[in-house]
Amino acid sequence: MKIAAAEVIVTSPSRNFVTLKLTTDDGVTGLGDATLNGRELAVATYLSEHVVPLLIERDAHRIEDTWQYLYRGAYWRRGPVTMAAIAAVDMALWDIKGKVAALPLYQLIGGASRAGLLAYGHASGTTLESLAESVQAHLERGYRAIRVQTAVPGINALYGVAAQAQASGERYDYEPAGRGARPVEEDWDTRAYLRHVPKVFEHVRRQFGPELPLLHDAHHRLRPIEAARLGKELEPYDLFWLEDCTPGENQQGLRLVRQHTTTPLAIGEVFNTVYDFQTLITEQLIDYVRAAATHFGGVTPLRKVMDFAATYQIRSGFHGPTDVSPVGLAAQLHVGLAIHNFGIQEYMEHSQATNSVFRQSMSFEDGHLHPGDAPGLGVELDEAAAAGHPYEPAYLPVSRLKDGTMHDW
Ligand code: GCO
Ligand code: MG
Repeated sequence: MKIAAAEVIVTSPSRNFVTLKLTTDDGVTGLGDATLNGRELAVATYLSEHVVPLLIERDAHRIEDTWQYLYRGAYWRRGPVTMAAIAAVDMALWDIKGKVAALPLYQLIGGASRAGLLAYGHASGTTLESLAESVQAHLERGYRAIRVQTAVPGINALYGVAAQAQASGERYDYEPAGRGARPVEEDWDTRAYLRHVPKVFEHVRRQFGPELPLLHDAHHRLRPIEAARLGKELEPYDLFWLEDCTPGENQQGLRLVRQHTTTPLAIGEVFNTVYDFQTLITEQLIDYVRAAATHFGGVTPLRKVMDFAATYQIRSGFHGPTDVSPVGLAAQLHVGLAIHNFGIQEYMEHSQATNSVFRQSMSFEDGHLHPGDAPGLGVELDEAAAAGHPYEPAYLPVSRLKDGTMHDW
């Protein structure tokens, strides 16, 4: 069974997505997600100019060999653009293999280890009251775990707080990236943030009780000693995790954080390969692997990093924002269902427009996700609908300190 055609499809139903579609010589198709938020066209071009020509005529069954060929065969390895492109190929080949076997992907990689995947949703608010309403709305939707983000007095505009979306009655900002040729600028004040966040969790715990798993994302904004302080001050509120407390590049910095706090740590949504996790896993500096199938080279390396993590009792917490397409989300749902060391799955629901372009077999019931039992990944792309949503430039915001200094993401 040979790969006969490969097509890169860029579509923008609520937000931009890059999808690779492979077709075999006997007409089986497979989909892969190559979406890299804010750099979508770089991956689309990498795929169409440098990968698609290498795929034609290859044996569609040789997933591992194709992965190694694209990874080891490029002199310059790694990086988000390269790894998102390889991810799309890997996912599409797994999708094809599942369809040929007439089995959902999770059956090919060991079968289900659980009935469904505990998912967390994103509650946020500009005030303690609107935050509580958002938490309550998520509970009513069935969520059994909730990420809590809030506005901070002294910071004018803060990423991850869905002010506009809530005002318009939507649950999420489907595109926090914001359309336009340039990123908008937000501000940041670490001291104001550190003063405010513990009070917010005190409030949420008092109102919603001790059971509900609560998570928080610091979006790489803190220095190690600041993260250590935040983790310590949040200990009374028993967080499920504190995410991206510091930028992941400074891995030694996590040793300092770990020395000071028992708040569980999750890192890795911007990581591309197992090497980015090597120190964090072997030194047990994190508790959850945040990789996304889409930015980590696909299903194949995601399973491998989770086996590596399992030997250190580290669990999964795969990245599931709306900029991971339904195809990428499906890939990680299958992996999450099959592996033993599943922890939690992020679930930021896609918009109706996205769901009308990508038809999915997955379900969300009683706070748990399941990839469904359609063969392969279980996602079909409606190409006519996709064509109705052309690409538009969109960028995540950047943040600056009060004196104008660019700050970390
Ligand atoms: C999360 C993330 C996202 C990212 C986004 C960037 O934990 O879900 O931090 O909101 O910021 O995926 O493209
Ligand atoms: Mg995050």
